[in-house]
Amino acid sequence: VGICVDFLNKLNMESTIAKNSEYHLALEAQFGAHDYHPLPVVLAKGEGVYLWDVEGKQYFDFLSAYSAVNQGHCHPEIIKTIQEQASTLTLTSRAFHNNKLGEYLKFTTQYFGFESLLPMNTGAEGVETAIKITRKWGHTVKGIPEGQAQIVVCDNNFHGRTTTIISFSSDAGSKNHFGPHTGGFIHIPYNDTEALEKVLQQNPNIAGFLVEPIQGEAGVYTPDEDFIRKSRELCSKHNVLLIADEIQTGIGRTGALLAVCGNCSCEAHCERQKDTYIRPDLLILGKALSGGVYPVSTVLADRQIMDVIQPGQHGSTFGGNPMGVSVAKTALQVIVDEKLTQNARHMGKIFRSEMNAFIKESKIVKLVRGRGLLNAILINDKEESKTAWNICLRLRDNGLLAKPTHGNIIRFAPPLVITEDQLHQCIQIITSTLKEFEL
Ligand code: IF1
Repeated sequence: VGICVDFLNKLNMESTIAKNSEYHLALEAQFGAHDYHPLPVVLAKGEGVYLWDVEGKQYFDFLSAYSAVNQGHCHPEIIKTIQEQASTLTLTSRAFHNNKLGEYLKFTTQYFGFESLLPMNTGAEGVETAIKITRKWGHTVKGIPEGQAQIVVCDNNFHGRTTTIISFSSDAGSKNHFGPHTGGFIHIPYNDTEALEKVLQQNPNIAGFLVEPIQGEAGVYTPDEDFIRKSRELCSKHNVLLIADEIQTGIGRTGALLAVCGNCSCEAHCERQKDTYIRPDLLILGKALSGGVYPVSTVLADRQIMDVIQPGQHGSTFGGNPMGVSVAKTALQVIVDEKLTQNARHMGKIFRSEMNAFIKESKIVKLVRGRGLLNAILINDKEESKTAWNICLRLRDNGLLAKPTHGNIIRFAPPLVITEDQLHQCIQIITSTLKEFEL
């Protein structure tokens, strides 16, 4: 009884403790796995491009949860959808049908121009699903000897954190000590179609080429204009599946519906025929597919590829659940209704133009690169220096949240709903903060 009374007193005391940032940071430090090193800020509310911490300080969000919140925090239409569905039917499992999946399948396949779709939850699950489909297609359709299918991947890739995916990571921290690693992956340098052609010519057992159209985590590496087009041609020539991981670059982020659309300015719906734009054989989406409200990922493909998966051969408890697919359908509709792809294109041009003007006079920033509202700046300091981190701490103090990717690269990716006035306020915060670090 004494222990319970003591516990209840502590609990009661807790209710009187000021639950400020330090309180939350201490709980995470004491009870949480230390698998992240977050920027020291504790957020409590989000709306549009804005976040507020537990002390009520307002920030511009310039990370968008790694491009999962393209539609802005707590978008009212998406929230309305999840509230309605959450009080109606949340999960049936795929043991039974539900009244939301079919409409999502029809809407989303037509939205992106594919014949079929397999619904999953996290991005990594989407990538794993694409790997399984590609391998099975390689063995049962292309005729690769059983168990010998290979998939080409790029150096400095990021496709998620599961054990197969980190097996082909180039990042030691993501890969080391998590072995034995999954085999069947061949590395080439990113943006190197000559290297791709060479491995395709030398190896008949290649089933697929998995690629980010822009490498996000590596530091927003935008490849040559014709990298994806040439990759498409080489994959078609060698009967290899082109697998586009657009989990971070997709859904308007780069100023086009998909990064593989390049500089197309078509509306969010893909208006062009299948045989014109650079169309991957498998398209993997996640993150902003649900507007950051619920984990939803998806693999799109045409029938002759998707149908290598037969009943009982793949799936997940939550994949295709009524809540996730309802949210995703609304999140995609918001991209079209609010012309967020076009806004990302316009605002991205302003951002890079203003940053380039600043860089002309700056010694602390070497360059800005990106497409649409997926951009990054390269800080003029050693990669192992803390400068980029310290700049992000000062940006936080000045009301803007961003985080370095690797070492001396800071990614800037606000929600696509940002207005021109808000963008100019953010550019002012960024440039005035950078001036504090001028060499
Ligand atoms: C973390 C990085 C970004 C992704 C691409 C698949 C996934 C991701 C292109 C997996 C996820 C997230 C994961 C998150 C931080 C973030 C990230 F820094 F890790 F690399 F965005 F660049 N393909 N990226 O970007 O999707 O399973 O996470 O839903 O793990 O720290 P997920």
